[in-house]
Amino acid sequence: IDHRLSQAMPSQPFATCVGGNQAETLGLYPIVDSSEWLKRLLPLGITTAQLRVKHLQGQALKQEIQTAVALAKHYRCRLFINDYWQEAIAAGAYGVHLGQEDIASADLVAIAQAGLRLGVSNHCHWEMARGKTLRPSYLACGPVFATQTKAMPWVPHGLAGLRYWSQSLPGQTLVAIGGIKQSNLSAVAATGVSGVALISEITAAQNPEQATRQLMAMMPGNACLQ
Ligand code: 3NM
Repeated sequence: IDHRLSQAMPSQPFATCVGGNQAETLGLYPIVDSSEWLKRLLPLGITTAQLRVKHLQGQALKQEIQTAVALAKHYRCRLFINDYWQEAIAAGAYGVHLGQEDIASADLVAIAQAGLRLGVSNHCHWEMARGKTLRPSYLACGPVFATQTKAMPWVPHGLAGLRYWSQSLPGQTLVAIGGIKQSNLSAVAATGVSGVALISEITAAQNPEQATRQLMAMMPGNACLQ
């Protein structure tokens, strides 16, 4: 582990993900880029979501994060804010999601002290080993399948790779991500992961609400409210 990182690590593990129907079952985990999307999806009973904003900065970004956090509290959804950990702390978000490239510049101690959960992206053995030392609330494993949504140098792990992570990291809360669709969701969920994160299968669907309901019905532990 990077020396600078080990100095900057909280002494306690990050808090576990609780709430919703069952502790640690994150369920269907949509990742969206606006609070408008959360307004559409959270009333359906989504218990975990991520706000991944790429198009705002300054006051508009802060406002968007505050709006999203308020919506998530209203609907009792665990909302992770991608990357913007300072704004997430200020808004009282449930958690922060960091990519490997964001870890070194984030103040993990401040995030933990503020009581926020931490999710970390991982793509290979090295990242998984480093991610695990941070004792985050969950470890994301991706990409499971090829995805057009984010350009990445990684070869997809496939179901066999995901099963491998799931079996080699018992007791860890894992989130699958990358290329997950209605057609492969059941097989992904059957690998034992706690959450299944997806973007385009919902946001590019002709009817996103209907697609979300169908996806939720395929995930054990996810009760659709409408
Ligand atoms: N992170 P879709 S894959 C944002 O592997 C992101 O870390 C990934 O989008 C990772 O569900 C990914 O449309 C994109 O494939 C997921």
